[in-house]
Amino acid sequence: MANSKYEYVRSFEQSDSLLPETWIVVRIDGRGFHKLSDQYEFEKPNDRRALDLMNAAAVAVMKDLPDLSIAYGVSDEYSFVFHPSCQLFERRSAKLVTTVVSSFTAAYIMQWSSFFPGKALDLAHLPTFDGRAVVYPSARILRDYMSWRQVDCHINNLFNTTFWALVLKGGLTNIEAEKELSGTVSSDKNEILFRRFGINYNNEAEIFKKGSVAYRQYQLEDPSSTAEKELEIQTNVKELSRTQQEKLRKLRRKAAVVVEHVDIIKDEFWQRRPWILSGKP
Ligand code: DGT
Ligand code: MG
Ligand code: MG
Ligand code: MG
Ligand code: MG
Repeated sequence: MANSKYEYVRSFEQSDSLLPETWIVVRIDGRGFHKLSDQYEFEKPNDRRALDLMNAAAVAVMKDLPDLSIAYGVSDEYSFVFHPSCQLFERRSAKLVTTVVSSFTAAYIMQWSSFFPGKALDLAHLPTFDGRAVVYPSARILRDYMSWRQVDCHINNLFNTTFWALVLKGGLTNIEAEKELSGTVSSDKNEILFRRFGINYNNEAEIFKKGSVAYRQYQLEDPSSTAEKELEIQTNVKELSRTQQEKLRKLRRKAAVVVEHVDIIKDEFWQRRPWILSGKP
């Protein structure tokens, strides 16, 4: 095929391939969800329907992209994690981010009416999301990233739960509630909830306190797997042949995607599900 005289414009395209052998996290976040949650009257501080819809959209993305290892969601955001062995789109950042964001948005809008029956979306207030990709060089740092998001979930939820109790149950104005909470630490908020409103924060729903983690569940569980064993598997994954890689992708594609509301900061979650970090079911 002869090149046209216009072909040279290709040379203006810049490479945005992400560093090889690193964890890629694509985090998407709802645009203007403060306003959107008012528009569609989300319950405060947490709307179970909205969170379930976020999770349903995340499951659709995980199903669409078998290269994804795990995802974690809270509020209007979701972090999608690609394994270091991922070669999708030659690891080009823009391709990965736009695919995740558009796949998520399409699934979110498509399933909206199942979660908000009788509350039709209107064209002037469509849910949209932005996204970015960041790479992390080791499983330890990836886990610190995930822990960071889950700690954020906890801190924000404790604040929001106390804030809205003061406003909705305590009759304070937003400004008064803000003032009441300024300078307080976690134990103060727990105390306010318990003493003033009889709410034991520990009894709040796990989905609100811990957020949501989505991952693939396989039949072949090996709870005896140790950290050393995981590492061994991880180094081997790179050396797999093309047919073996293809086999793994098939297994991933077939696996059920589950959503749980559990601690992902402690070792236990990762030790009991070694395939998430090893990339090998
Ligand atoms: P952005 O991300 O810069 O475009 O702006 P926002 O407004 O999306 O801000 P962000 O992402 O920092 O915060 C998420 C907002 O979404 C926050 O104002 C609370 C709201 N939101 C998320 N989930 C719920 C929910 O379940 N219920 C209610 N009432 N609001 C929620
Ligand atoms: Mg944002
Ligand atoms: Mg947002
Ligand atoms: Mg957000
Ligand atoms: Mg095309």
